[in-house]
Amino acid sequence: MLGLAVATTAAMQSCKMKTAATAVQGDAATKTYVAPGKYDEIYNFVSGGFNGQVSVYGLPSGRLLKVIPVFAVNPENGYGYSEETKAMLNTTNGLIPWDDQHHLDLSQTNGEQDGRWLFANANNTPRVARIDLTTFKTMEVLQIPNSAGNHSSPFITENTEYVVAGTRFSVPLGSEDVPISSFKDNFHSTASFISVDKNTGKMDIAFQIVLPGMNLDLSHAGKGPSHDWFFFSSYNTEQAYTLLEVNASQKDKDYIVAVNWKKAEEYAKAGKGKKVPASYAHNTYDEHTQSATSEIKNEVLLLDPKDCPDMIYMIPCPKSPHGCDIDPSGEYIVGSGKLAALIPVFSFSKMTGAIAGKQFEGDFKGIPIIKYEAALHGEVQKPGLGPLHTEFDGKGNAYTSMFLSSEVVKWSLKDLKVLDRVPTYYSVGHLMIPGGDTKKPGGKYLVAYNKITKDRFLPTGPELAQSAQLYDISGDKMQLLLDFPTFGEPHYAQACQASLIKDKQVKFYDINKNGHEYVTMGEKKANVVRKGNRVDIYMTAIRSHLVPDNIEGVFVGDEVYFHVTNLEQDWDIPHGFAIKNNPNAELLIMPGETVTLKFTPDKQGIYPFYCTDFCSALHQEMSGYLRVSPKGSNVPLKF
Ligand code: K7E
Ligand code: RUQ
Ligand code: CUA
Repeated sequence: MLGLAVATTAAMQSCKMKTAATAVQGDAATKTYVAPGKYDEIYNFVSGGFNGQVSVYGLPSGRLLKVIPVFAVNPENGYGYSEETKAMLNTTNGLIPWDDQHHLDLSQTNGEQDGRWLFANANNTPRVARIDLTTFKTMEVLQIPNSAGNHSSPFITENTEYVVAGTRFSVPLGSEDVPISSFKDNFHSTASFISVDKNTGKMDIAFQIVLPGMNLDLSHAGKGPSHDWFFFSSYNTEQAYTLLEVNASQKDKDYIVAVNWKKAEEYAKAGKGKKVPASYAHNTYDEHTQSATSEIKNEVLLLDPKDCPDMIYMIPCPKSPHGCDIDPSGEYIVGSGKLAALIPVFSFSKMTGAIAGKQFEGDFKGIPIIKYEAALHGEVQKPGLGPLHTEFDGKGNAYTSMFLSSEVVKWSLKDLKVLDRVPTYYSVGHLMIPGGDTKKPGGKYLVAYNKITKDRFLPTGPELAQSAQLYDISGDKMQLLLDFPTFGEPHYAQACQASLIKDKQVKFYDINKNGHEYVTMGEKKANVVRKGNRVDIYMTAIRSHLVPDNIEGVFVGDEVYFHVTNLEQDWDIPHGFAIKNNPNAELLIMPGETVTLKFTPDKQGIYPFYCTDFCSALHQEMSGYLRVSPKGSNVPLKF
């Protein structure tokens, strides 16, 4: 371990030395220049890590286009604060307004991106979200029971039949109160197969496969010939539960877990599973009512490999594998042992041959272990240090990120020869080629998402933005084109051609189709209704006034709901809404939309409210007053 730390420092220093020497070649500027008023070629969706959100960049410019709130509240547009969106963050442990978002996957049809949905995982409180790419809105958040550290997620099968979620932390199923030292007996990892409705995208947990206690790390689906299979990397098959840094790195090899999900599906249908109590929240946003609801479900179907023969096999993989990536043909499985000095590449056809010929070397808790050599296509020798993740260009090449030696290494799938290497600044985690995990990669650009920024940008105190770096990979040699700062801590990212998405964007909502319970269809319908201590304000917003704009007869302790309908019917004319001293942030209301801000005044007084989004020359005039009187006073309701 000490040696590892030393190696990290050494690698960092050698990178630093290369900084000055790595001149960005002359045409890099023209290759990334997107003239004012011109669009980027590519949408790049980048995970936010510990900020819980997804950000969207244009490539090749590296311009930030949007932050999509997913697993964390976002005061910028009221996500998680408005009454309509609070339910999106609901869990069986109440509202959890934060998460750790690592991986993204774009929906696919026949192994190609179809531009419909983007899936995102949450590690901390296991959840998977679905974002609609016509509105860039989070439409659904599904909690995963019997899971902890939902890291091996949300990777999809070739036709988006399933979104898969594997656990990083093994836990006792049902969260029983057991001694930690009973890990080997009581702790399990699980792989959840979440079905996705072809038409609506709606998710639900179809079944969970129960695996021995260990850590599932990453995964990818097979494609083409390996369509029926899903491959997970695992570490800590030592089954350690303390001092993992040492105890989980003892064995020379951990495993790639190969799951035949088609078989699993058949077993589930044939009743081989067991329904067990497990509660989880399923949050969905309804476009018609413009509101989210949270449903708590109480049961999942568990599949035990013991009852399901020929469903799971283990392939030994050196040194605590991290990335688990499948090439565009579906034949090669790349496992990246993060402490290994080589990259093993497995062959799907050799794997199935080994299974047929029973070339096993024992079992891991009853699951057959295929002989390493029997499944191995070959090893990439001396690729660099600390291989993490691999993407493909569709021209027979693979690109692996090297965390310790801080570089991207290009190698050939056919003969496993290293072809090129370029430094990253510094310590690259994931890398991404548009479509690089699909059947049809883009092959023109590669982006490295680096963990350490150090001296790349103007310093901003101790906390620095992470850096992304764009490379041109269209030629034999990779060429560094651009650095750009990112948001949160990016891990995996996805990207697709802009043409797949840009022309199907919703520009505004048709007010006549607004099915919100508290919509106000025109200023004449504006109203204030009291029921007990609940006050519903039916308010409209249009340039440049709010109706009603003077409200009296509200008392301390009342629950006041401002239901604000934006009456505009034009692209990019939102109105905002905020009221003084309200911990519920503000709203951002798109044209044709109704959004609700709750306010519970605890002191008497005059509370100004106003539009927060500069919408016209008279935006500053778009305001009003709420009068809050002492409880029990007889000020009549007036508006
Ligand atoms: Cu390598 Cu969480 Cu995908 Cu980050 S993980 S780098
Ligand atoms: S107002 S344009 Cu506050 Cu000067 Cu913004
Ligand atoms: Cu409406 Cu500013």
